[in-house]
Amino acid sequence: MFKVIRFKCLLLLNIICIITIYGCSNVPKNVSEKSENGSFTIEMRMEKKLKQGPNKVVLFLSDVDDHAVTDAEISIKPWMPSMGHGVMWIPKITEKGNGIYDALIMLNMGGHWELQMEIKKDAVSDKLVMNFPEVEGEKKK
Ligand SMILES: [Cu+2]
Repeated sequence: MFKVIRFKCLLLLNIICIITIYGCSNVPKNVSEKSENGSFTIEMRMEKKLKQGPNKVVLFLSDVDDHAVTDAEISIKPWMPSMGHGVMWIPKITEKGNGIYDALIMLNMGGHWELQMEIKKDAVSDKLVMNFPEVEGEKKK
């Protein structure tokens, strides 16, 4: 009887451990960054962590008053600082309205990536950099 209870406790502990570890490593955090001159904030929401290959993310663009910014031009340049290279594909940005912009970003390897963004709305332009130190590379078969 005791043995059974102990086994169940261990099993439960194991499950909790697995959920915790799995949860921490796989659920991406939303990244929010203010532009250099403070004109804009971009919040990037990801369903999955950035990885090698195509990444679909959603950007929320807001101004200093926290209002959604529409009709802006956003450009994203992925950059790998440790190796001094970017990517061949220009990230595709699609405006969805209400300050929401979809972005498709291709990364050609795992490692530390920067996303260098430029935002332009009418006469105001500003830029920011988001850092992703642990982009997962494709597993070798
Ligand atoms: Cu590289």
